[in-house]
Amino acid sequence: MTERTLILVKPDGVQRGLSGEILRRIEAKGYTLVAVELRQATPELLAQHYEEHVGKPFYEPLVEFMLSGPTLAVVAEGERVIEGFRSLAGVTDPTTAAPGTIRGDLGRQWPTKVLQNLVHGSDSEESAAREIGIWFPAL
Ligand code: DAT
Ligand code: MG
Repeated sequence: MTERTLILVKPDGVQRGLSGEILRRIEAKGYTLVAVELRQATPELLAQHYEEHVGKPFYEPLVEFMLSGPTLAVVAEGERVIEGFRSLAGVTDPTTAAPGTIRGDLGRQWPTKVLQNLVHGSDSEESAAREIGIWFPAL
């Protein structure tokens, strides 16, 4: 089934100049870019986006990190793209993410309280619809 997912190149990825490399991998996999926009997140937008993590020990450092610079917000489309992009991204912890994945090839642990792992990808159809609505209300 053709789906859409919300992908973010987080501030570490944008700051390190990896936006193009990450978009390249999404396109090389065969997914279509529907929207791409460089945005500065706000605490209000992040509270909505990371609703499920509010109150967790890493929430405050996560927000601080996500406010540290611009984020590239992307909507991508394709057959099973939600699962497919999660597979391209690799597991949450960049130290153990498999080589070949975005996090595994390009990410590493930094001496911070939050995992700086380059990308976000929606984890279900419900999350994708909710997150696309937060970042791209016009879509
Ligand atoms: P994912 O981004 O793989 O979907 P998640 O939704 O569980 O992971 O967490 C959101 C982000 O929060 C994640 O990308 C990095 C950070 N994070 C998650 N668990 C963490 C932890 N135990 N310590 C530090 N940061 C964490
Ligand atoms: Mg998540």
